[in-house]
Amino acid sequence: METKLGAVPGPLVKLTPESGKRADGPSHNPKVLLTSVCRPIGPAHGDAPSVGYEVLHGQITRAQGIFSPRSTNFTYGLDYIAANIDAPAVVLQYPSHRELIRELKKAPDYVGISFNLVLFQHMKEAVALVRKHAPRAKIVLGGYGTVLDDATLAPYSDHICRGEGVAFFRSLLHEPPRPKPYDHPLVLLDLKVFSIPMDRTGVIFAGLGCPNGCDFCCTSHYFKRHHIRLLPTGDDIFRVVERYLEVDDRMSMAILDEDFLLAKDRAVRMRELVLKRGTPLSIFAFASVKALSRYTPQELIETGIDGVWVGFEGKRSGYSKQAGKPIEELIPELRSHGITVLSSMILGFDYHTPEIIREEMKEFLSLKPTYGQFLIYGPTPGTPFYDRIKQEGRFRPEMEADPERYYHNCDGFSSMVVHPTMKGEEIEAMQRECFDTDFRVNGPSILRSVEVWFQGWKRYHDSDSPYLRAKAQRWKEEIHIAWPLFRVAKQSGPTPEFAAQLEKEIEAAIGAPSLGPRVRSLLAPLAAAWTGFTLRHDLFQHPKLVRNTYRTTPSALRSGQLGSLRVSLERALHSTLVKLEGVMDRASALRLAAGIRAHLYNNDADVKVVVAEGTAKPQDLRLLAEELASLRHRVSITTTSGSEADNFRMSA
Ligand code: B12
Ligand code: SF4
Repeated sequence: METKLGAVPGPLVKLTPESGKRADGPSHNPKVLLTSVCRPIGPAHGDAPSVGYEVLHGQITRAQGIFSPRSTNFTYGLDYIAANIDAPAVVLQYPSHRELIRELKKAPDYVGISFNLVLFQHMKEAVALVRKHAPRAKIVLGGYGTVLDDATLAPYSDHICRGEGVAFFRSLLHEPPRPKPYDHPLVLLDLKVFSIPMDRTGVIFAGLGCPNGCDFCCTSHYFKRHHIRLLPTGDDIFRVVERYLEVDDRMSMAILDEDFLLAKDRAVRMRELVLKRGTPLSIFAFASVKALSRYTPQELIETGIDGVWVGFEGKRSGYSKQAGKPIEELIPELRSHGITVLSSMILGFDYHTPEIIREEMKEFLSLKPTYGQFLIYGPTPGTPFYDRIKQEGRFRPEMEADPERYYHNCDGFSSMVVHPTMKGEEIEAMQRECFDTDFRVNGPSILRSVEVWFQGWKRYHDSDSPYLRAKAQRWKEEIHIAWPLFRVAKQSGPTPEFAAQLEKEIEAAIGAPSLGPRVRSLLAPLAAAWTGFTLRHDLFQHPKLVRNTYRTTPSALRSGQLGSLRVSLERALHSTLVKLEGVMDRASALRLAAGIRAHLYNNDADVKVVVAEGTAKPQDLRLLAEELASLRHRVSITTTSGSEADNFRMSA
């Protein structure tokens, strides 16, 4: 097989030896386009069986039919980069070919494409469109598909980013390094059950990579077992939490950081801040047995965390991250405190036989994880497992012979390794059996969630702690919102007795919901039938284009002249410093205010305006302040003079 990690991972940017400057420097005002691969993707469009736009429906609740919660996930890294470069940028999430071409015709200087291995073919298609419709653009590849070596990727790229993308892109554009924490774009995901919007989740990008180094793990080895803190402290994370709460104080949140609780200082500080604020939170985080064992479940709830993803893997897998509380105690304990658990099991370890897999699955299901995932042990370039399989000559010959077929199948649902005792098809069949059994035995995951929330309510509704009582009240309200589920689960779910019993118990303990959810219960079977129809006929299963723009408007906040007012921007650790010199008048005050509003739109940044002595009259400063009044908690204006406008502050 040709696929291997490049000997020299890193950018392909060329440096001229004499000057240290880039030989292929950009135009002075570069325009950046960042895009995911084009839709449509999915098995009906030639992709591997689980490939799609959704982690739940594609990979976790895939066997749960109408009960599968639906939420589109995006290529978040693109918006994250766009929010943190200085150049104007457009981000396209899942464009059609036509939508991508339309954007390419605007002649961007750089086109960044993010892709995973399974999307290799789609990356090639996108690159072909760029070459045809924006031939002068430099193509930058990023994302985890770049585990492939330079020789494989060179025909499709001018630059390759194999690591943290903000620092990479800024350096490519000759922009000065930006200190962390970076600005945090606000990314909201809608979640639907039976086609009805139920919840909104704000995504928090707290870190990249993981030091645990499990032998199969792409992300851990991609970042060479380092953990990069995108949000270095608990205060930084909480600041993003508060920005989401400003949008909606009941919003759920998900922290993207591989083993979030491992960095204890951040979690401990977050707990202090969560308790101090007192708003009951609902945060989902990735974790390991090792990290979870260092906290009591109550501490997790007090940190705002009421959902975790933790690997069950295999009973004899022996990963160091499994050291700590036995998982057969940990999962039920977490559930008994109201913490939902998404757990994943691996199939295809060398010691596995069908009997052993069934035994492990039985034990796994008896722990009643709220969500269960079953993936086939698969080798990704750059991981020790990949190296071992290469060394032992155990790639399935048809994959070895055809690298693109191998990439296409890197989805955790295809067996790619010659197993000591099991055939590939046998492992794949066992995987289907696991998903089906999980649904049949434990019922719909959304019903399991309600059961866990009820456990949380029972434990904490009369707690001495005001925070925990408030959290119990939130669980109660969420259970009531989910009430229509019972009717459908009793009528057409795999575990009608469980649904009926749970409904009865909950009604006895916390009472039935108000009129709204009861009316919705009557309509729920209809909504569920419609959902079934759309699934069967593959209707409305693809997202529409999401197009986000950054600093593309004329009012974007930039260094330069606004009439006689000189504006210079400097980024400090937590905010943007806007220094003003020269002469401010009414027109420049209005344009500056528009720029600041655009700068603060849809992110968590804040702005400090410093006005040099003699630059502005009090009435112009007042106008600026009035224009920014709705953002007063994120903007401050101070003057450097000792005169009449001294220390003028927004909040004053
Ligand atoms: C969100 C997510 C998804 C979403 C969105 C996918 C997407 N299109 O991006 C959904 C649910 C759709 C998804 C699906 C799949 N995923 Co997925 N997913 C993730 C997850 C959990 C988070 C990625 C993320 O957004 N992180 C937050 C951002 C800020 O970080 P980031 O992506 O790393 O981006 C930074 C750098 O990598 C870099 N960067 C990224 N892109 C680019 C682009 C450019 C131009 C540049 C310069 C830099 C750059 O800069 C960013 C900022 O520093 C990762 C695991 C992980 N924890 O990272 C797996 C992961 C990316 N997925 C993976 C896989 C295998 C899949 C599936 C094949 C699973 C399946 N069974 O079907 C499918 C493929 C379908 C698809 N559409 O991609 C693998 C990829 C392995 C590989 N080598 O290709 C990962 C690494 C999980 C794993 N540990 O194996 N996934
Ligand atoms: S704990 Fe999870 S993220 Fe960390 S190396 Fe293991 S599998 Fe990867």
